[in-house]
Amino acid sequence: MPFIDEATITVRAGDGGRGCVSFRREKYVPRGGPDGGNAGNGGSVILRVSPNLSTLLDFRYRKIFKAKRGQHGMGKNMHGRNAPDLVIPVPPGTTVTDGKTGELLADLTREDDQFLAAAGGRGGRGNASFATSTNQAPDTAQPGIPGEERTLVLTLKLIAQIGLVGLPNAGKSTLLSRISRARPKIADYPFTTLSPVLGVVSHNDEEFVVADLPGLIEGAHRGAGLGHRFLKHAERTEGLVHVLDAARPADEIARACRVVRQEMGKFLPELAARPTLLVFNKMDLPGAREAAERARAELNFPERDAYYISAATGQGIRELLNGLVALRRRPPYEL
Ligand SMILES: Nc1nc2c(ncn2[C@@H]2O[C@H](COP(=O)(O)OP(=O)(O)OP(=O)(O)O)[C@@H](O)[C@H]2O)c(=O)[nH]1
Ligand SMILES: [Mg+2]
Repeated sequence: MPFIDEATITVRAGDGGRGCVSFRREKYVPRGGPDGGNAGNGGSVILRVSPNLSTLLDFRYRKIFKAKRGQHGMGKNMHGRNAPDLVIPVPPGTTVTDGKTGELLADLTREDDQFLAAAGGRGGRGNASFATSTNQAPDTAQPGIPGEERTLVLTLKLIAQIGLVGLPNAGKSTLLSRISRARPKIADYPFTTLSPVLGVVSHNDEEFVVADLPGLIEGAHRGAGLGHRFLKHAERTEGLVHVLDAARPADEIARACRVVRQEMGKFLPELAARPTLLVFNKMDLPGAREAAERARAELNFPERDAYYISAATGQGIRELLNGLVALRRRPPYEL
């Protein structure tokens, strides 16, 4: 299923119905009093969070959303019905900006958060409501007010407490499948993961969401800049896990770490302040331990935030989970 995290839509609320001009007609009363009823209000368009959604994919197929018009007023003082609101479900983490001005209108994160995207027009009053002592037979009624219309840009920033970052092939997806029930694709080539995957992790009575983000560095086969567009999904995290492939030589591991941090800094500088654990993966392979420790020393990264694991065998995972729970309580780094 493709992952879509941006969409432009047009929302159009329903117009108010027309008020009615009508006069009572009874036997023997040729022209009775006014009895034109009021009209119903047009339906509004509302965006509401639905926890079951995780992408904006639906908006690729449907971009225009119109609520219905209110019912016109009728004779015999019958009021028109209000049109129902049109509720559009969006995934948690959807921000709404005005398509024209770029103004941020809403950030919908929690279940049932909602945003009035376009207000329905009020229905017009019927002529019965205009009757006064001096004008007992008014022949005017109000037209309905038109419903609002606007263009909105929806942007999804996934909600995860922990983000997995690193070069392609480091083992991020293997790690996520080890600590959660998520089953991202795993393969022995770079850029296996093409869009973010979320997994729920439970540990020591705590539950949190971990996002497996696609490998950061561009491969020649992908358009420039594409890999970084997923970085925004790390924006709401409390902490990062930087996964390194410890099956590589020490100097390569250290370089990989610097490159990834640099890339993150370029595209989302505030990520530099996110508390981070360095995770040396593939400890089951020969030579990994020495390479990892040398790389850690070369990077001058604090030992207490370095973890040595094998996502493949499960070695070191329990300690890492303890580390993640603690990481979530830390304040951001001072920059
Ligand atoms: N020996 C060993 N191999 C591992 C370990 N973790 C992952 N691998 C292998 O490394 C390769 C890449 O793993 P992935 O989990 O797909 O890596 P990724 O970081 O998600 O890669 P991208 O999605 O391309 O960014 C796969 O062949 C995995 O089987 C490990 O702990 N030990
Ligand atoms: Mg992957």
